Amino acid sequence: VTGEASLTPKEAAKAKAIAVQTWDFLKGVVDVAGVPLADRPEVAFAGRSNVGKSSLINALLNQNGLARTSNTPGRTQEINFFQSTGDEAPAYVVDLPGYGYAKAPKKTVAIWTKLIMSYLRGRPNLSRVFLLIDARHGIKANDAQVMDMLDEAAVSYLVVLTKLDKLTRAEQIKVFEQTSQSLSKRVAAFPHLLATSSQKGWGIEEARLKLSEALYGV
Ligand SMILES: Nc1nc2c(ncn2[C@@H]2O[C@H](COP(=O)(O)OP(=O)(O)OP(=O)(O)O)[C@@H](O)[C@H]2O)c(=O)[nH]1
Ligand SMILES: [Mg+2]
Repeated sequence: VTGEASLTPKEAAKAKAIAVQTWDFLKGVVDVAGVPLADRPEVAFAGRSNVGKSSLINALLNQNGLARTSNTPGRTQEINFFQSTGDEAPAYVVDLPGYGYAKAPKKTVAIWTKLIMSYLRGRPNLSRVFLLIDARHGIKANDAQVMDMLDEAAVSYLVVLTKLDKLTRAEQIKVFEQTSQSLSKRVAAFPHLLATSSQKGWGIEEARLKLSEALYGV
C-alpha cells in the first residue's frame, strides 16, 4: 500500500517543484470575509481533528514547523493560508481547522463547521480539496457529510489516508481496499487514493505530485 510509487523523471521533477519552493504563512482567518483574493490556484487540506493535516502540509511543502501541529486535537483554529514565494506560479495552500472535535464546546464546533463548510463550498479558485482520513478509523459519519457536500457542490477532492505507520501491513491493505470501494460511488472524488505517513515519509512524493498537478496543472 505504502510502497513508494515509482515516479517517472518528469513526475519526480513536478513533485520536487513543490518541495524546493519557499512557502510563507500569509494569514489566518476566522471569517470567510477575511479570505485573500481568489487570484491564484488553491488546494485546501480538510479532515477530522488530529488526522494530521498540518503535519502533512509541512511534509509536502518540506518545511517543518510551517503549519503548527499538536498532540491535542483542535490545534488549528483558523483557516490558515500559505503562499509560495518563489519564481514558480503563485499558489495558496490552506490548512483548515479539524471538524468533529468532540471535546470542544458545542458552540465552537458549530462555528468551525460552518466556517469550513462555507469556505469549501464558496471558494472559486479552489482547485482541489485534500480530504484526510485517519487510516486507523476509516471514513466516519462526519467525513461522509463533508463528502456529500463536496459531491453536491462539485468540488473535486482527493482522499488521503494518514498515519499508515500505526497499522500492520494487513490492516493497511484492508483500509485501503475498503476506502477505495466507498469512494467509487462518489462523483467528485478523485479516482485515486493516497496512503501516507508524514512521520515515516511514506507516500509523500506521490502526494506532492498530486498537489503540484492540482496547483499547476497536469
Ligand atoms: N504516527 C503518526 N503520527 C502522526 C502522523 N501525522 C501526524 N501525526 C501526529 O498526529 C497529531 C496531530 O497532527 P496534526 O498535524 O496537528 O493534526 P491536524 O489534523 O492538523 O489537527 P487539528 O489542527 O487539531 O485539526 C500530532 O501529534 C502528530 O505528530 C503520522 O503520519 N504518523
Ligand atoms: Mg492542524
